[in-house]
Amino acid sequence: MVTTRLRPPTPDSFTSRLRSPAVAARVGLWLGVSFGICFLTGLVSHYAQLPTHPIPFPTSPSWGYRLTQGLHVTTGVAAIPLLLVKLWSVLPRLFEAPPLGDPRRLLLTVLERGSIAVLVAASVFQLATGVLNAAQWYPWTSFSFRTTHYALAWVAIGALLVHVAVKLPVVRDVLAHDIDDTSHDRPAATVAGPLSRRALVRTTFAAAGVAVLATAGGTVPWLRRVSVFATRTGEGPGGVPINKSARAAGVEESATSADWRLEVVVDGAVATALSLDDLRRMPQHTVDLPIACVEGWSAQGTWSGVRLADVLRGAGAAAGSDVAVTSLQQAGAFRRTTLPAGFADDERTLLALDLAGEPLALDHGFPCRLIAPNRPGVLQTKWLSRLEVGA
Ligand SMILES: Nc1nc2c(c(=O)[nH]1)N[C@H]1C(S)=C(S)[C@@H](COP(=O)(O)O)O[C@H]1N2
Ligand SMILES: [Mo]
Repeated sequence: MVTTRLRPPTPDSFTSRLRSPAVAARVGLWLGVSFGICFLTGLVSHYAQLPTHPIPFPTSPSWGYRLTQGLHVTTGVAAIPLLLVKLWSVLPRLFEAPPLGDPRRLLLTVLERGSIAVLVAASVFQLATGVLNAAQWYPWTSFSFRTTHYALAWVAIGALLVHVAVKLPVVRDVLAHDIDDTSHDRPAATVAGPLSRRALVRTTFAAAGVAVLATAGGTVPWLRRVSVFATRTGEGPGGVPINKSARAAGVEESATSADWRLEVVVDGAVATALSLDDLRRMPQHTVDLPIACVEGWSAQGTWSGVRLADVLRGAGAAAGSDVAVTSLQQAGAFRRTTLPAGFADDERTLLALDLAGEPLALDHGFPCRLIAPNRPGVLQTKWLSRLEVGA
């Protein structure tokens, strides 16, 4: 009688020559580069969003954050096809039997595989949550995206460094040889694939390129037409997309009320309360500054309004202090932000009243919003109601 048993695969079940260290190292190299850039630009973004900065975050160049956050999202997107092909190419190793007879090798194997398990889990989590964030889908309520994404970035990069250190000898040797060299192949990898290794690697890089083009239009204007995945494009009043609408923020009434005033609180007491007409009577300035969203899209706007520094000096607040900026919005994480002194004193930092020569649209923050150079979009507070300086 013939019985068939379901057995887990062994490394020998995988016979394709495409699943090789030669492919894994080439794709892995660019995956490592993407992760490195993504990690560093992520640190910049995290630092930029801290309420206080031990080392002041620079206000120039005004497009700095636009560039670093564009790179962050772009390299993260490029990493997705690279990671998938990388995992596919090394899959047989998952089914290798542990060297049970040799305690020393067993320990090393457990450590090495443990670090890879951590690396894969953290990478998948980072890319998945990053994509969901860029798509503005926040299914989680129980944890903060930024805190978790930041913490796991260190886990991922740490595990990556261990992985690279362990694999460096093989990687160097494999990269020094032709891609079709078989000296590092598994013995069972004897079957030529449906395409050559070179073609697989090129297709993978092309897929990463397409993924980048499909999202980068959120940042690069001339790419917009090919960017089918870009979550935000050029639409929106004044050429700037709208992130949260006035309706969603629940400020339709308060923002359009004739009673609206911008309160300036200095050392705990209301120093002045300015109406929109008061603000319009002050000297007006115009700046070209981007809104650069953490989600990866960005757009340049021509903003006009009063200098924040003028308003603060007018209210008797000294230069060199951080400013707490509060929105009319009653709930939500972005209703209140801290503007570091360097930004508050920069002459490009405006309380914008106009965008592209027109009064601010309600959804862009009418009657008055903050716009500062080199600042994450999430901190460019809309529908301002109060500025506070000092105690
Ligand atoms: N009060 C308030 N201000 C806010 C937000 C918000 O939700 N509430 N969103 C921020 C985010 S995440 C971005 S990217 C910018 C977008 O500005 P826009 O909608 O005018 O493009 O506004 C910022 N200011
Ligand atoms: Mo944003």
